Amino acid sequence: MILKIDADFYLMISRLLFFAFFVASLFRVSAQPQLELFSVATGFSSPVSIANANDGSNRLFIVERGGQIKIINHIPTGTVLPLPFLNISGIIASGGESGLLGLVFHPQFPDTPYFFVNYTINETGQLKTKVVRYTVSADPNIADINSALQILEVDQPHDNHNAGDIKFGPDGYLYITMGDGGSGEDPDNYAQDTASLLGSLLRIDISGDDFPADPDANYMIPPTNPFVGFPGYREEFWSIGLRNPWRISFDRMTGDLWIADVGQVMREEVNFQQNGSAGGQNYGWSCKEGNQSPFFNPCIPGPLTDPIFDYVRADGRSITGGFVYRGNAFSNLKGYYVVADYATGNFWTINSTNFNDVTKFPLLSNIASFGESDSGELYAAKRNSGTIYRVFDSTACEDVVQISVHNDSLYLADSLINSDAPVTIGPAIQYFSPNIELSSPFSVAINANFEAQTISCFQQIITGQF
Ligand SMILES: [Ca+2]
Ligand SMILES: [Ca+2]
Repeated sequence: MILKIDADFYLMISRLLFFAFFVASLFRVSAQPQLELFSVATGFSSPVSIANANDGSNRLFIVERGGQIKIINHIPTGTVLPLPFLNISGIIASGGESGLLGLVFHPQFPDTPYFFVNYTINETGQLKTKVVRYTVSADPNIADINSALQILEVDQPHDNHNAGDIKFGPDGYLYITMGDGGSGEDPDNYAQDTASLLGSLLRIDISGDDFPADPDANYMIPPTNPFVGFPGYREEFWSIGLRNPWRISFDRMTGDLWIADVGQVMREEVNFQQNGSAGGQNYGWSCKEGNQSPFFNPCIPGPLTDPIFDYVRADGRSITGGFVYRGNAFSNLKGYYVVADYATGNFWTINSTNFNDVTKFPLLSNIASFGESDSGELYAAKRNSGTIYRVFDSTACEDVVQISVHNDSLYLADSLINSDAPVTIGPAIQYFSPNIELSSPFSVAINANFEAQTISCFQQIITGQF
């Protein structure tokens, strides 16, 4: 009798457990991503940008502030090529917020073998931002150092707020972020000065030259730019009223534009612009900071566009814009914009179709940039340690319910909480999650009793083999 009750009880518990896991699996389908990081490669000097060539090679190009671009040639092993792709450290001015700051490849690369860089330089005592085109040499891993063609230059009145991002939009035009010229509180109100290129987002056409008499300006103004023909306005403007739009990105699926603008004393902000926008937005600096009105300076008349997300000083002091994740590895992360604060190490996910769906993850500080691989996987550069991390969603592998660390190994537990000897599946890595803080390399191990598909899933995630 007792045995029978025990058997019934066992059956009931089993059914309850089965039901619980069934319900849990239903919730898992629409689970929120759980943002984490692990190291891919290290040894870089002040990495401030990450780019891909979109040529199927899946190389990551790491921009060092001091003037070199290096190539991670094989992401799964973190192999960095010994020779830099480009070295212009003898030309540029670097340090603080100055240096080699931006890199983008031509949309038709490698058929059109151009790439573009954004850097600061001192010429006859004047600090300038320059956008320069280079050509790749016969060796796809080496740029032709003698191929430089200047696209444009802008004088910088102070050495900070150089922004410096460059990206091609889905329209094929080149977008260039310009800071407000620096110092603090935009003392000369450049961001609202329609005769100055500072404090704005520029849009130019690099397929020709509207300025044949000017060797320093080699680009065209798209006829559909919002201020073409407006007296007193620079026609290069796409939008204005920005303070230090350090990093922008276009959603590779929708073409929507995300602009992260670094704040002064009150707010860090994310601005959103839907693909197909006519441009011309005034993002409000410096009569507004985030959704606040500090009244540092008056804004020009007309409507202002507020950010879709901003955060206060307690959460961060310098925003590093990211990307909307469109890779294949992490289904729960798809469609989320990932952004971080350089000072506090907070990361956020923002649902690109519901801006109220925002989650904060305290992870890792000194993230200077994000970047996408050819395949849309997301990477982050930690400037002070010179390390590149893969952004990772730990909900990706079915049946992983717990992550823990013992004796410098990372353990992943499944729903049966097996505890056999771990299986090491990857090289020593650094791993960061909101619940686990480690700062030194350690090895990754998973339980030997995992189903083969779960082990395979984590092996792919850890080694980046997609
Ligand atoms: Ca010219
Ligand atoms: Ca703003």
